[in-house]
Amino acid sequence: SPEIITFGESMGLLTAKDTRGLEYAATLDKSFGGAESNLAIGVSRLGHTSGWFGRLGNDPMGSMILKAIRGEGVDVSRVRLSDDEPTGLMIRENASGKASVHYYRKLSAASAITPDDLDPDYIAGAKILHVTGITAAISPSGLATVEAAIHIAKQAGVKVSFDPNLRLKLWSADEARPVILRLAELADYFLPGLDEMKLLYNEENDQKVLERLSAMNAVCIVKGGPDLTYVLANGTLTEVPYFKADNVLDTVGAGDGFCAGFLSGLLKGYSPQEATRLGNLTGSMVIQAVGDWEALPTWGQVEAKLNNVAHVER
Ligand code: KDG
Repeated sequence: SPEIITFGESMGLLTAKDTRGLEYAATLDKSFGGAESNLAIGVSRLGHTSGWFGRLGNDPMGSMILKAIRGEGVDVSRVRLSDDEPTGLMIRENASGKASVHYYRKLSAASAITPDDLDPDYIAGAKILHVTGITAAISPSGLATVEAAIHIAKQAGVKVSFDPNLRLKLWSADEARPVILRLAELADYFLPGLDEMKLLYNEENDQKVLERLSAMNAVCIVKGGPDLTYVLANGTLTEVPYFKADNVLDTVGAGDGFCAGFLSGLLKGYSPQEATRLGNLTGSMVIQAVGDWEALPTWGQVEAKLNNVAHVER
């Protein structure tokens, strides 16, 4: 099995760049996204083995997504193609500078995932299982699949990493709260954003949020502090500063980029604090280009950045 296994929904991504918004845009850019496949691509680029699965429609978008993820060196051997449901879509627009996403994923192939899609031996052979709250939100069977996968991992001694990835267009904070807090208690590594926890705890005060998180069993890595990431591990709170991003073009995917660096750091034997530093770097690189995963760095690019190797144009 790959070292890191994850699963969830990957969708065709259509983007209206026109500042008049989707309604008046004449052309759309085409790519794809999905928090879990972004993570798997990031881990693979950093030189570790990763596997991603989920259901895709047996359609052109599904084919494009499958080939691209496979092309990134991610194991896609457990992906299922569905003749009955289509690949989901998300359409992004930036009307008058205001970014919005419109999801077309309600009856998508991915949302029909069930615990039967899990290969227990495949999961049991991994080092880390990474799941997100998006899969828990897309359908009741998606949530059941997340729970079943965590159960398999825990039985086999595989570490569980959980990113809530709260998407309020999929469920409300009230709906998400009990589910996410329950799953977080099962995780070894809980990787929320500070803003997400404020909503889920209904608590505005940063310190109180951190205090509540420190009562959890999991090592908690809280993204999105004031230019830093908080690490709550073994009863201590550490603040790990961000790397400076000179040219922020698109912040979508920063969290997945962080998780890719963090989990790869753990595989390298780093402490949670050292792994967070790597996550901060990989997250900062993703946001300096357009796209959810395209700018995820290779290990060579990470080393060049850490060693200040100058870019040679030609
Ligand atoms: O984390 C980035 C994701 O938001 C994106 O790639 C798509 O999974 C996605 C979602 O549900 O928005």
